[in-house]
Amino acid sequence: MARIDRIAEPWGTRTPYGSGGDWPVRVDTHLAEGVAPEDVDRWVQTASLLHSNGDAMDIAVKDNRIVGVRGRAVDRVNHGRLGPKDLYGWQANASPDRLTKPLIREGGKLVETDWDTAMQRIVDKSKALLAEQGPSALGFYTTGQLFSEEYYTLGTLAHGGIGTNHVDGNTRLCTATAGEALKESFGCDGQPGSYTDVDHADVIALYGHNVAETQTVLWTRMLDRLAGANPPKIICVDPRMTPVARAATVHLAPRPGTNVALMNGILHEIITNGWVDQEYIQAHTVGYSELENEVKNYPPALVAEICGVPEEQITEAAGIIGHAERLLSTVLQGFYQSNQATAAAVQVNNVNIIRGMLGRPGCGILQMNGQPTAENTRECGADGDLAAFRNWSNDAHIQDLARVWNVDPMSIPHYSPPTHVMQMMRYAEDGSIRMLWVSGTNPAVSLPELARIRGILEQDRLFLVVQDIFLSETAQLADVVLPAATWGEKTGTFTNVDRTVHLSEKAVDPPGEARPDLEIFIDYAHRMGLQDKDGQPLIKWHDPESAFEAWKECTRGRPCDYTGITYDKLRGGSGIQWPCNEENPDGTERIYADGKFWAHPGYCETYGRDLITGAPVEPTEYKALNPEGKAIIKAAEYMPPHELPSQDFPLQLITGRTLYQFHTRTKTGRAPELQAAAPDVWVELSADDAGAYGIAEGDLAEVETPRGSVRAKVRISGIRNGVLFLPFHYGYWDTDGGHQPDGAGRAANELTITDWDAASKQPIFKTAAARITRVSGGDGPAPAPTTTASAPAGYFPEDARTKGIPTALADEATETGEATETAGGAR
Ligand SMILES: Nc1nc2c(c(=O)[nH]1)N[C@H]1C(S)=C(S)[C@@H](COP(=O)(O)OP(=O)(O)OC[C@H]3O[C@@H](n4cnc5c(=O)[nH]c(N)nc54)[C@H](O)[C@@H]3O)O[C@H]1N2
Ligand SMILES: Nc1nc2c(c(=O)[nH]1)N[C@H]1C(S)=C(S)[C@@H](COP(=O)(O)OP(=O)(O)OC[C@H]3O[C@@H](n4cnc5c(=O)[nH]c(N)nc54)[C@H](O)[C@@H]3O)O[C@H]1N2
Ligand SMILES: [Mo]
Repeated sequence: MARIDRIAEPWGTRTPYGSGGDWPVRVDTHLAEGVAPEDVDRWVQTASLLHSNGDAMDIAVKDNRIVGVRGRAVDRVNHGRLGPKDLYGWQANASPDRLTKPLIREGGKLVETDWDTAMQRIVDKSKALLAEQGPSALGFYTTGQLFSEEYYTLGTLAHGGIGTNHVDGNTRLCTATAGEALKESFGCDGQPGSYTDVDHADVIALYGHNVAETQTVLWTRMLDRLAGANPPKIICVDPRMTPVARAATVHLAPRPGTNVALMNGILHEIITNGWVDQEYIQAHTVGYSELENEVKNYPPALVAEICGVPEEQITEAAGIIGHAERLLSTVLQGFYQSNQATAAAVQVNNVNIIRGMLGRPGCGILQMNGQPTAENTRECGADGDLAAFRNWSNDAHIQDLARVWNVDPMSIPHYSPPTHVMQMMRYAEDGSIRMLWVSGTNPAVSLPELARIRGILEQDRLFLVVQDIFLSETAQLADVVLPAATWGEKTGTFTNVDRTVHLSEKAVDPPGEARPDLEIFIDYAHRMGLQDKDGQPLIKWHDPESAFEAWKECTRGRPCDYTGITYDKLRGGSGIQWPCNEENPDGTERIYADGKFWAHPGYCETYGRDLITGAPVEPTEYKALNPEGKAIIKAAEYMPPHELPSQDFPLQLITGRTLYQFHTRTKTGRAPELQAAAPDVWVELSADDAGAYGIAEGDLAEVETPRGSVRAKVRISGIRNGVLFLPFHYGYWDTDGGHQPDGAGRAANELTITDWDAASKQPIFKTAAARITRVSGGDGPAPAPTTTASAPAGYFPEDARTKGIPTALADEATETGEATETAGGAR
C-alpha cells in the first residue's frame, strides 16, 4: 500500500505489463480526512461521473454521508484504478450551495417555492403553448450526464407524447461527430473497439485526443503498456505538447483545422505503398475506389505545406500505421470540434477499414465519448435520434417504435431530421421556440458565442426551465429552476465508451427537496396527461428499475440490445458490454468481428449524409450503394476552415480542457484539491510567439476574436507557433461565492464562432482567428497546471509546480503490495 499525492501524480504508480498480458490490478482509494476504511458503514456500487471512461468504483458511506471512493478491482474497465476527478470530485455533492427547493421568477427575481407550484407553472405554460402553436413551440435540451432511464423517459415523453422534433443533448457539442462518423462508416452508431485492445495493440494512434488528461485511467493502461515488454508505438496528432505527445513515437502538430488534409496524406501513403488488406476490402466494404481517387491528390509534400508539419513526419507516421499488425485508433475533440469534423473522423475509420484492422484483439476504433453518459443520450434518442438506433427516415422503424410505445406512428415526428441545438437556439432567437427545458447542462458557458446565447436565454418571451443541482450561470436566467438529485443520490445505468454498462446505485438521500431527474420527468408526463393510443399513461414505469425494463424492451433486436442485462446481473461483478442478449448472455467484447455490420438498408440507423454539404442520402441511393450492408468507405476533399487568420487576427485560437477541471466546474470547482490545482483561466502561447509579442510568463493578456475578448494570464507552453489555447472551464461563477460581472470576459466561449459541422452539426470550438495583446505584467507564473499540456516550456520555479493540498493523499494497493516503478511527474 502506498500513499501518494494524486494531484502531483495524476496517473499514479506504474504497474507494467507486456503485449497480450493482463493489466495488473491497482486499487485506488480516497477517504475524507479522519475516516479510516473500518469506519465506513457501507460501500455502494457505481462508476465515475466526470468523464466517459466508466471507472467502476464504490462510494463509502458513513452516517448517511458520502465520505470517499474506492476503485473496483473486478471491473474490466479500470481494474481498480481511479483518476483525480474520480478521487476528489464527489465532495461537490455535499456543497452547502446545492439547490434544495424549486425556484420561480417573481417580479424579476428567483424565489423559493414548492414542487406543486413550480411544476404547475411549467404544465400551464406547456399546455397554453400547445394549444396556441402546437408542439413546435416546445424544446428540450438535455445532457450527457443523466442515466439511461432518464433519457429514455425524456425521449419518450418528448417524441411520443408532446410530439416535438426539438429535442437535443449537449452531446451535440460533445459526441455528435463520434456518432455520425460511426453511422457514416458502419451504417450505425456503436463502438467497434474494446479497452482490451490497449493490451494487444502494437500501434496506438490518437487523433485530437488528449487521453492523458481526459480519460486518465485509460492513459494509465497505455502508460503501463509503455513501461512493459514490447511496448506499442504511439502516434499523437495534436497542436499542443500534451502528455500524449511527450510519450509519442511520432508527434504531428498540425495547424488547427487541417485534419482532413493530414488524414488524406496518411491514407495516400498507405494506399500508394500497398499497405492495404485487399481481401478485406473486397469482401466487406463499398467505396474503396472513390477513396483511392481522392487521396491521390494528397502527396506528403503538399500535405506538409497545408498542415505545417514536416514531410518526413507524415511519412514516418504513415509508415508506422501502415506496418502495424494490431492498430488501435482513437479520436476526440481535436477532430470533432474542429474544421470538417465528420469528414476527418471518417478518414480515421477508413485507415482501420482498408487495413482490415477491425474486430480482432488490438485492432479497434474508439470514436471516443466525452461525458459519462453521452452514449446513453444517443442510444435513448434524447439527442433527437430515435430510440435504440432506429432510423428516422425508415417508415418501418417509426412503426416499430410506435408499437413499443403504443402510439400512432404519425404522432412521432419524422418529417425532417431532428433539430440540433444550434438550430434550436436560432428558433428561440426568432421566437418560434417559446419554452426551452434545459436539464443537466450549462449552455450560458458551454455554447459558442456567449454574448448571443445570453441574449437568447434572457429574452422575456422565452420561458426557460432549468433543472440542475446548482444555481448555474444558466439557472440564473431561468423562469423556473428545478433542484435535481445527482450521482450517488439516485439509481440508474450508464454506458461508457467501449459499450460497458454500469449500475450506479443510490448511496445517500439528496439534499432538501431535490428530486431525481427521472421522477421530475415522470411527474411532468403525468401532469400533462400524456397517453398512449388506448388512453393509458404513456409513461408506464415508475422507478429506475421499471424504466430500465421498459428501455430493454425498446432495444430488443436492435444493435444496442440490453435484453440480457438486469440490475442484479450488474451488481457485484464487472460492468457488461452490449449487445447482451440470449445469443450473447455475457455481453460482446468486440462488434464487427466477422466483418458483418449493422449497415443493411432495412436495419441501419441512417442512410448517411454528404460529408461536405450534410445533405441526407436518399433511401434509394443508399440501397443502390450498399445493398448488402457492408462497411462504407467515404472519401472527403480538404476544405480550409471558414475563419482563417487575417492581418487583424493573425493567430488561431483553440479551446479545450485541463486534467483537474470538468466543464463549467460546477462540481470540480467545489472539490478543493481539484480547484486548487487549476484555480483560474490562463492562455497558452508558444515561446516564439511570446517573444514576438513581448509577452512573458504570468503577464496579463487580452485575447480577442471578432466575437469578444477574454483576459487571462499567459502560460508559455509547448503549443505550436501561431496557436493560442484557452481552457473553457471558467464562467462567471467564482468559488468564493461571487460572480464575475457580465463581460468581465473569462469564458472561452465569449470568443468562439456560431458555426458547425455540416454532417454532425457539432459546433466548431477549435479554430477561430484571434489576436493577443499584453495588458500588464504579472506577479508570478500563470495559474495553469504544470503536470499537463500546459506544462511550462522553459525554466520554471520548482515551488510553483502543481502539487496537491494536504488532503490530496490517496492510497494505492497493488496485488504484489508494491509497484515496480514510480510515475514520472509530467508523463
Ligand atoms: N479533465 C477532464 N476530463 C474530461 C472532461 C473535462 O472537462 N475535464 N470532459 C470530458 C468530455 S465531455 C469530453 S468531450 C472529453 C474531451 O477530451 P479531449 O478531446 O481529449 O479534450 P480537449 O481538450 O477538448 O481536446 C483535445 C485536444 O484537441 C487538440 N486540438 C485542438 N484543435 C485541433 C485540431 O484542429 N486538430 C487536432 N488534431 N487537434 C486539435 C487540443 O490541443 C487538445 O489537446 O473529455 C472528457 N474528460
Ligand atoms: N469552447 C469550448 N466549449 C465547449 C467545449 C470545448 O472544448 N471548448 N466542449 C464542449 C463539450 S465536449 C461539452 S460535453 C460541453 C459541456 O458543457 P455543459 O454541459 O454545459 O457543462 P457542465 O458543466 O458539465 O454542465 C452540466 C450541468 O449539469 C448539472 N448537473 C450535474 N449533475 C446533474 C444531475 O444529475 N442532474 C441535473 N439535472 N443536473 C446535473 C451541473 O451542475 C451543470 O450545471 O461543453 C462544450 N463546450
Ligand atoms: Mo463533451
